[in-house]
Amino acid sequence: MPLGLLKYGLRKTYPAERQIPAAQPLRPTYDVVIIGGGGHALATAYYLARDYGITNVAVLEKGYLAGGNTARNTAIIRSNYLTPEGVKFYDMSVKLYQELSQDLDYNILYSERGHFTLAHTDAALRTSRWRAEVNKHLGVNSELIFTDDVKKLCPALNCSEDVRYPILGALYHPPGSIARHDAVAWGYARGAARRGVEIHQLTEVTEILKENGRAIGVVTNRGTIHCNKLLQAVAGSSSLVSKMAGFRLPIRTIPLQACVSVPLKPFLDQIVVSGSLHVYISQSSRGELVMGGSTDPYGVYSTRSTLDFKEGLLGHMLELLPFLGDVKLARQWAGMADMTPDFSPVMGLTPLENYYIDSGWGTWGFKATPVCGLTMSYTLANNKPHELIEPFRLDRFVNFQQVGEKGAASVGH
Ligand code: PYC
Repeated sequence: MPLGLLKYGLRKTYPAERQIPAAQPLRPTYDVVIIGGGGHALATAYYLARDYGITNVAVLEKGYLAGGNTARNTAIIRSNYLTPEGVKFYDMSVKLYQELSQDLDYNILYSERGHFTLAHTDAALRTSRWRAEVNKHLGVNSELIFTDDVKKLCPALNCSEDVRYPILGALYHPPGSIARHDAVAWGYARGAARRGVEIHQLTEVTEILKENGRAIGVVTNRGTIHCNKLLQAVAGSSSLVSKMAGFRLPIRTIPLQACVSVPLKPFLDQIVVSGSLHVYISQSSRGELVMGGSTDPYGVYSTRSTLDFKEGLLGHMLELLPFLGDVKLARQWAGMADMTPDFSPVMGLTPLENYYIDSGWGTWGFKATPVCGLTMSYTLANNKPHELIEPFRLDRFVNFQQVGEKGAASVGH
């Protein structure tokens, strides 16, 4: 029996170390207030403290820590994007993820699997080749492979020609990985809290205070706080919060559903995505199949699950893995996806002075968690965008400088 368990069993008091200190009253002022308590917010707080010594920081979460989209994704990590801007940005995230367990001294269960984006049409093969070439040019390991290699590398897949959408090839991205999403958030939370950052759950921002075009604080359900700098990192509610700050975002918010099966004996080492069939699938370290599809076809703020989604997704899944017919689903959920017109995020400075934004995370936010923390902390500390997020500034929609990432953002939207 592990020593820790024995210690718990024999002690009268609860000896486990708290991950973050117990809730305190809010203080009247902070250097930085971060609205949102998900992965991006916590990562930003961590790097602000670690890299810039900025620790007089309050993270305000209206619900519980990392209970929004951080808890509602399928935990895929990859950098096989289409645009040079996207590839460089996500490549930095993969590199940070690879070292994150050591960096945070917290096991995030990072597991490199290899990521296969299946191509079922000539057009998909062409896009895969394009992505592979952009990736290789920027030092990212991706390759266009054909059916025989897909069969060898991913033997569980039905590669027969006798199906509706035969597999013609795939964009193969060996660094593609998965990780434990709540461990990522808790690791960052603990690292930030140990350096002095305050994390306040059940603390909802109801108003953003402004003076002469500058953000100066927030009103919350627990009182008013003043601060020098404010960051909003509230995936799924970005437009609602930016409206309080007084500006609009080019964002449409739609649900993205996902589900897991009961645990199965390990048979799928890889992460498989099919744009034509609208599915992605991986097998977690617990043996569950983690599965998702495209976003719901309407804008609505709701995280309910639907039968329609399940039927569509599983029907398509059986075309790739027909032997799964008798497998039961264990859970289903939805997250809220803030979709931008070009499928790239909106990050950096805003029209309101001292007010910064990390938004537009659509269906690709989890994989960006470390790089968002790194680049947003730089941006706040220096009051200028980090070079990696310069292309994602809000005014690109005014200047027609969009970063068109639709072909690589995820499955079809
Ligand atoms: O971008 O890899 C992705 C993804 C998977 C599920 C949703 N987005």
